[in-house]
Amino acid sequence: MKVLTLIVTYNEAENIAALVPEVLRYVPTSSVLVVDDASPDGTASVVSALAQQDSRVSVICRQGERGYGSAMIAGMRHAIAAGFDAVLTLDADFSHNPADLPKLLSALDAADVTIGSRYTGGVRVLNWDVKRLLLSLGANAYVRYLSGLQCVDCTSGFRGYRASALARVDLGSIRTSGYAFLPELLFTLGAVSIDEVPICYTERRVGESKMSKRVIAEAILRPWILAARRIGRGKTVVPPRRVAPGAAATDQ
Ligand SMILES: Nc1nc2c(ncn2[C@@H]2O[C@H](COP(=O)(O)OP(=O)(O)O)[C@@H](O)[C@H]2O)c(=O)[nH]1
Ligand SMILES: [Mg+2]
Repeated sequence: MKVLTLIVTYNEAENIAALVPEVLRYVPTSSVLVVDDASPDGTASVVSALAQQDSRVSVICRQGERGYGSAMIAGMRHAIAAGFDAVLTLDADFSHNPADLPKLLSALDAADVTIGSRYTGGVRVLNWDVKRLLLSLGANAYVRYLSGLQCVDCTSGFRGYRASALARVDLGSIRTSGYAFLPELLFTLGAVSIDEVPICYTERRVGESKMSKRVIAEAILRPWILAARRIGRGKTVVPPRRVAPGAAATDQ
């Protein structure tokens, strides 16, 4: 299986310098693509220097465009066009442990999409205060209710995708820019099989979160569009959910 690990970045120079070698350590057969939005801290130059030493590494530096969602779409389109079979995604800030990537990849043998899930079989989040945790759990419950998605952790960006599943849909129809992109992509993928793999999430130690009022407003409003699309579909299409072996099934 030809695998691309996709990392989107904004101002992650220090993190990305450490993360790319870690990704390649855990998934040496993978290529790594970083999609950066011309970060003022020079993230793209850091990746370019890594790319000169290792042909598995590449960077797309977008000018005049910002957004988690559109950067993800750019990377996914690249993966499809370049003939990759699988795409793994993780945040640059070490919230997602690259040591878990092989689990997400091997679960793709039996699923179209795999999700590194913070909330399957318990709650595994480090260094979040209760308010932040409740916000995340609330956001998940909210989006599940409106969209009909059946995954426990719909807003996790730690994922694996079969490229064939991504290629079947119009990625350009997804206009969300913040993390609301993540449930919207699952909704758009339709009846794909999904495995949730339990992972532990750790809040970033270096750099700053890009969570903004705009991103939060989008995350509140956007699921209503999914609710409307759900009615429009006539018959609700929700991805069948399977829990990875070893994980206790909990519905929240
Ligand atoms: N290319 C790009 N990446 C972004 C943008 N906003 C966030 N990211 C990246 O998306 C990932 C998750 O963002 P982060 O700020 O950690 O979000 P949080 O974990 O929800 O606080 C990180 O790798 C960020 O650098 C953006 O506008 N463009
Ligand atoms: Mg983060």
